Amino acid sequence: MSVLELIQKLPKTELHLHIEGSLEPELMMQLAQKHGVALPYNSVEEVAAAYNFDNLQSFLDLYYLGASVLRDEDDFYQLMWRYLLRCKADNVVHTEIMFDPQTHTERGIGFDVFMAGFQRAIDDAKAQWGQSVLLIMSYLRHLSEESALETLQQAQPYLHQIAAVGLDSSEMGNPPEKFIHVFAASKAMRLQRVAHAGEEGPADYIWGAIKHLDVARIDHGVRCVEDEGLVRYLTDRQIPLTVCPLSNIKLCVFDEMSQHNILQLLEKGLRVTVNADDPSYFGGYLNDNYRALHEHLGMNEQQLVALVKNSFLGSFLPEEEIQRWV
Ligand code: ES4
Ligand code: ZN
Repeated sequence: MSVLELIQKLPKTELHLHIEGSLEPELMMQLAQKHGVALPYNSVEEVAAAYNFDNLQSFLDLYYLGASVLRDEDDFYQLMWRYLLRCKADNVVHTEIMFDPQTHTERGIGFDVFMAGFQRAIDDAKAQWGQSVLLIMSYLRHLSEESALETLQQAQPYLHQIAAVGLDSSEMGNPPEKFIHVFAASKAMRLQRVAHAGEEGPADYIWGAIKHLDVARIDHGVRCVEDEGLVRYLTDRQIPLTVCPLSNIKLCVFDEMSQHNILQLLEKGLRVTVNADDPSYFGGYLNDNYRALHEHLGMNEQQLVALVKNSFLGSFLPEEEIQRWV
């Protein structure tokens, strides 16, 4: 079997996916019309043409703008349902999905609205093809820790639907230490922890996430190579890195895919995984990311299998379930 066939055929997990980043231009335009939301685009083609980014912030500006069309329960159902259909198509048997409550609560849309829509889609996918899903509630790091604490309060009635908390949005100038208290409070509520670190920010932010937020995984983390001691620490403890190749190219973390360091990280013995991040904005879902590694970095079958195994080993699935897959 060729590597490309194997990419499609292997059961996989996805560990780094922002549901708001899976909003395709078609649904965005449809919902804008439904709710009378004015967007600076006149067609699906114009939306797609606007997706040229210089850095993380230039993407985030359009990401928050796009999310403004999400208003009622059915919008959130449609968003989640369409992503879960992609999981089925890509043979992603388990997925750990991030959502940004503050992107919605700041617009007056409550947990009752988005959690209900998300859960109905997840229940449908579970019933129809046995899709496995965990949710990660992500705090926006450009906002205050107070706002994150308030979000954790608002999440109380929904904690049974939430497996972990995360930290995303503008990395530079918003180090992990800013969120010590809310991560400690989240841990006390038995929530697992992840954080974006070392995407645009320095290796020090990865240390910060480990030492101050007690995270089980690092989202991105590709800048860990700048600190040998950190690479040793991550390798010794097999702390997973959820790397997002197409995202890193779109946001200019690397100039081109042939320069991406993911296979070097893998060969160093780090527990690296492949993920789509914001597939609608970055040009591809999970299998597109694996295919790009094959095409531009020559990822071979052995490396593919190692990355896919890591995706299960790095997940929050119960240990016995992980062992059934690897
Ligand atoms: C994000 Cl790629 C990335 N980085 C940080 N925050 C995010 N939110 C959505 N995508
Ligand atoms: Zn991300």
